[in-house]
Amino acid sequence: MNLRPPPTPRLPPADPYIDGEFRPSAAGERREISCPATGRVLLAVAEAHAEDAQLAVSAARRAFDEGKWANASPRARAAVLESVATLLERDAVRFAELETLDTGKPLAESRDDLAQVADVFRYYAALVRSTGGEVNRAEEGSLSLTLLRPAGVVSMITPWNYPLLQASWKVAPALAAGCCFVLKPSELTPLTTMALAETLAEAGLPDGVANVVTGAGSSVGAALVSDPRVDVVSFTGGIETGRVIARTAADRAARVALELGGKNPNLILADADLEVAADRALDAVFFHAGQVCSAGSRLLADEKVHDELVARISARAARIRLGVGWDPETEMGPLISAAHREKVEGYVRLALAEGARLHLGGDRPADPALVGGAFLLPTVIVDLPSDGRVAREEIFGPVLTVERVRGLDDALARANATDTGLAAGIWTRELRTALRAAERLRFGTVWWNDFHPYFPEAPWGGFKSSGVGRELGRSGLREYQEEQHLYLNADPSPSGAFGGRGP
Ligand code: TXE
Repeated sequence: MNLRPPPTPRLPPADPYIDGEFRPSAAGERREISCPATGRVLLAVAEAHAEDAQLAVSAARRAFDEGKWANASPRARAAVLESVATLLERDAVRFAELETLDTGKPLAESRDDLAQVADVFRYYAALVRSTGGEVNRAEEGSLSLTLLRPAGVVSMITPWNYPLLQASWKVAPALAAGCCFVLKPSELTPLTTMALAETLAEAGLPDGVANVVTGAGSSVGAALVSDPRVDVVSFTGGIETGRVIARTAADRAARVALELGGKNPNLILADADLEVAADRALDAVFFHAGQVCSAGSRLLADEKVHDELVARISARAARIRLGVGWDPETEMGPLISAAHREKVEGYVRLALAEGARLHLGGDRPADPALVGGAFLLPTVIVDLPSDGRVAREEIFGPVLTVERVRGLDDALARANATDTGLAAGIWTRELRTALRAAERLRFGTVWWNDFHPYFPEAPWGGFKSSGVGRELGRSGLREYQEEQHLYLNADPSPSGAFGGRGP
């Protein structure tokens, strides 16, 4: 196969966006950002450090304390969010092409991401206009109000699998709430986040409200988490990093919101519609080459339908077309980096060492046109023991592991036997069975006869080690708000409680 030439969208600025301008980082270092499908360098982006992060926090703190944005009416803030959505839609092709070049995902997926990002801005624009606090009548002649104030300055740290989408789940509600922020994209995929900074500026945000600083987690990221001027830390990424961040934030009792991925079981019971269940099992695990926090990478198949399911899934998986994301024929792109591919391959070896059998894939593609990218063939592993590491740990690649289960109780027990609890799917024709299962599944999202759908209106987040707090929905806005109780006494009178009795 010959590779098609890549698209050439206008590249974003390569310098941090601080206090309303793109300005060089203090040390002037650069990091080359390359396309995971070809290895080609896309842009040399500023490799900022802690001092740049601190400068950005200073700008956000000043902007917040000045109150121009924090005290703007919800209607005024909503108008800016609406403009952001409109500008994103105007530039949809550019954003999608940048995301595909940077992450390797097929253009159709990047276009979907962009549409959802615009929708998230519109959703929070509408929500903040209609979400007030509470009013209680306390004493006679008084009112007790519960108001929702912006939580302050937010540090946002995002991963590489959905760079723009993950940023929007934080930026849109934080801005709607009236917060100011510093956002650090993954050092692997900063392009669309830098382009978003341009869009936010064009939409008319006051200087200092939105700041973006590129650089490593260990320098810029760590500085953003430990800075005492930051009120909220919102992080999406790996569990180990999330734990480090939560510990650091706990030292100064800062609020944290953590989305940490998981090990998501897909339970297919004996009475399921096997044709649809097998088809959706492919979506569940191979979407974005499995680099999805809610990937359904762990198939728990009832023994009565196990063999038929494995046969159906493998036949289709063997035909998945790998390629560069800008080729319309491509169904699956590469992994994010060569290092990540090695990690995924390590899990394939570990599964076999634990006693599982390789049913499909496991190798890199032979096509010489793909050697420049971090590609891995769609892989199906069967007979995975439920008590090993692979059944519990996130692989984050195009690898489906299959365990054989005996009926609902067995499936539920195995599904819950992990430390994480982000999302689970259950396939059965019986709603009764699905409802009973959902009561027992310890997961933040449960899909019945489906896998993956989510909406801005519904909360997204995990039980157990999968995270703290929720993104999207009303809860996603509350992550960036503080409740303030305001007591108004219209009829003050002396209490006479102290020293008022004698002459
Ligand atoms: O994530 P990291 P990595 C999972 C997936 C993957 C694993 C590791 O299983 O294999 O995590 O991926 C920043 N202080 N997910 O190593 O390191 C970093 O710069 C502050 C699931 O790429 O967690 C980046 O911006 N920040 C996940 C962000 O954290 C720090 C999506 C995420 O990187 C930091 C991605 C520090 N000390 C991976 N160290 C999901 N939930 O969807 C790193 N960072």
